[in-house]
Amino acid sequence: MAGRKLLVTNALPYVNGHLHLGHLVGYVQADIWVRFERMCGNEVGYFCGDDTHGTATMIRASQEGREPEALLEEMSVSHQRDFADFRVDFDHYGSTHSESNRELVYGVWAALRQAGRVAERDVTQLFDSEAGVFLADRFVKGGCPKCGAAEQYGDNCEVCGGVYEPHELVDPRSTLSGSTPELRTAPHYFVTLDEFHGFLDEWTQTPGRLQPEIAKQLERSFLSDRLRDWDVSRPAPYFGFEIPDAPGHFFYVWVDAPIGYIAATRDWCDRNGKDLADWWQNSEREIHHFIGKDIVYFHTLFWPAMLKTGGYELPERVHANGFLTVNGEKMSKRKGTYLLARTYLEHLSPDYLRYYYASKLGSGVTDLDLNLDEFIAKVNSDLVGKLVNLASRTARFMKGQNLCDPYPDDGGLFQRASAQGQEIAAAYEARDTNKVTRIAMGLADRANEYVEAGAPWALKKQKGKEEEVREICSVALNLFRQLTTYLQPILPELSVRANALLGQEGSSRFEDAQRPIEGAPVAKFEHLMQRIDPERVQAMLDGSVSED
Ligand code: B3M
Ligand code: ZN
Repeated sequence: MAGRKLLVTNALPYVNGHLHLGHLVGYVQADIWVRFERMCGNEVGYFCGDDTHGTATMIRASQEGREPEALLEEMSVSHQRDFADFRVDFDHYGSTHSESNRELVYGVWAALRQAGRVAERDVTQLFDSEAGVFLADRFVKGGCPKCGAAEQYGDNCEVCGGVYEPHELVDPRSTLSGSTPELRTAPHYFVTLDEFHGFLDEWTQTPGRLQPEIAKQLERSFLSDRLRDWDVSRPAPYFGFEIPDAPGHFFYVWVDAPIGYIAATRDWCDRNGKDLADWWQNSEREIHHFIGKDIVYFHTLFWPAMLKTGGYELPERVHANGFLTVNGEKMSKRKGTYLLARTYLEHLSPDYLRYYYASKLGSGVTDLDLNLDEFIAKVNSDLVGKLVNLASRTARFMKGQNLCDPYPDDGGLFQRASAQGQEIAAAYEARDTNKVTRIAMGLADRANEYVEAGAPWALKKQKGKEEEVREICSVALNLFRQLTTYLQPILPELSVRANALLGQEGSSRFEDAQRPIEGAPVAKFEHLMQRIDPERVQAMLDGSVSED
């Protein structure tokens, strides 16, 4: 359906690390969806930015002997470069550490206060008096109070799975200074979430809002009970926004992080003469969040409560993706499978990974395995062997000629493939790109059978068959271009190049797959895509961070 107004966001990556291939799953997925919606004539704003605040940023900057701002600047450049090179094309890439975000956060806070949704209570936490900071759970280690295992983090035990409070650890140690932390009490501010219980029951359980497995999981876990108050403040020192009416206290990073979605939109609006209200306070616009499955409850409990209180529109949909494994296991620095986005790009084309991820992703929340042998086989067989092959073995027979006009009889091939446009569109809409690629490869098989049967390379050698060769090649090239149009959200560059080959400028609209191109001059064939040489994959692995 054309004419929809959409606002799409991806989770904001933390500033304290470079992007790796696990991050890319959700970004590639959302970018594909955005490109598809645009191809259909829908208006889309696509926003992201860096998530900057918290203890981790503060500590890392101080360890590196620089101001947090310098770290932020460097990482923002790095993240944006990685996204651009993977063709993840945001309209604006912001930062939660911006004046626009500060103002928006203050606005939401004032609304929460005014609505009577804020409570104050003392909280006792471990404090590192050498480093002078309160210790978040992952900055404390000690013996598990349940099973006794050594070297466990402050919130749960990796050995027995036990969950506990950091001060329950046996012989706790600060991972910052190595000293024994002491207990300190400080006032904290809380959002009284249970007052939103009824609203959240309804909002999360509205069909289509969340993936069914997520809605069910929320219903069975958090929503089955009283909702616990949410601790939204941290005492100084903390890198973040100071709470305006509580000096010495800062907003917890998860308060200002999602508000960063609005801030990024606002910065873009300011630069482009647009009205923020049209984006976040317009009931005709659909807001879509793409996130990882580990941050579902921030986006489905706290976030809607903040938006509702702050006077913003609520998301139409929150879409969670699963985690990435490499060769069936968690990415591991020790095993050399901790693959940074940049390392990948130094060795391989982003199109390969976009296609592979697309071929693996459906609308569910399941994890995705990057099996490197399968990756090589799939790219080489689908993209090079089936898709690009259609053009590479026919375009050269068309040098200096025009495509047939009218489009020749192809036994109904083009027509049948255009009839599948709706099914492909529905699959994209549902983020079922696995289905998209399956349909596309089925069509590519039919097209290749047609070329095989016609064997233009053999006909070419016979006298008087020139017109027949031109017909077969006109069909093959049109079928090729129809497929690159269908796959354009996944492989945007290839689509532009396929268009150029057939004398068309720029990228396709989705409906361009409905009509063959007639009469246009065929350009000189340039290599469109190379096979993956397994040595490139090995080189990427060799070049990856490894630790013993
Ligand atoms: N930075 C964590 C993550 O990337 C967090 C997301 C914030 S989204 C508002 O998973
Ligand atoms: Zn344990």
